[in-house]
Amino acid sequence: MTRTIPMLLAGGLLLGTVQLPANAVNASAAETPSAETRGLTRIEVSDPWVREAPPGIRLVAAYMVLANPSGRTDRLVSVRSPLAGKIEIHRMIIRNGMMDMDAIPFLTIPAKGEVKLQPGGTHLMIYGLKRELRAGDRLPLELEFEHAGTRLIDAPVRKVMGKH
Ligand SMILES: [Cu+2]
Repeated sequence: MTRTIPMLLAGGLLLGTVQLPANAVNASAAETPSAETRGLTRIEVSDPWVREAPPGIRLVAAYMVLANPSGRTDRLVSVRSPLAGKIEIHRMIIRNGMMDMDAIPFLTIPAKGEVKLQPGGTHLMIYGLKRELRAGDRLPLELEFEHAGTRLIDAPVRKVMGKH
């Protein structure tokens, strides 16, 4: 799996022609009960999406639901994209009475639990987009978990009205 990632990222993904088999990865993991006995976890990624940025802005937030059906806590430790300079995990905090964002080094996904990354809460902050993303585009993301390993997803860009 790890061997194929650089090839995928260097190849069709940049052109947006490869659909990542996110569901296929889930399905094969589900059919391999020995994964859990080896002490590995399985993280299910659902509803990933990226908020469309205003024209000229190369900074976007991404959201998704990370579910951990296994009996062992896991952590999202890093996120990369061939289309981004840097990706941080951000949580919302109150600083001097104002809502602000704070980068955290990892995100814990509890055993038998799930974490929702959503507007107004924890999110992925994507810096230095190499091209503008419009609604309908897709952003490939490589999620690295401490135990579950690396997952490739393909997050659609959505336009969201209001809130600002
Ligand atoms: Cu942020």
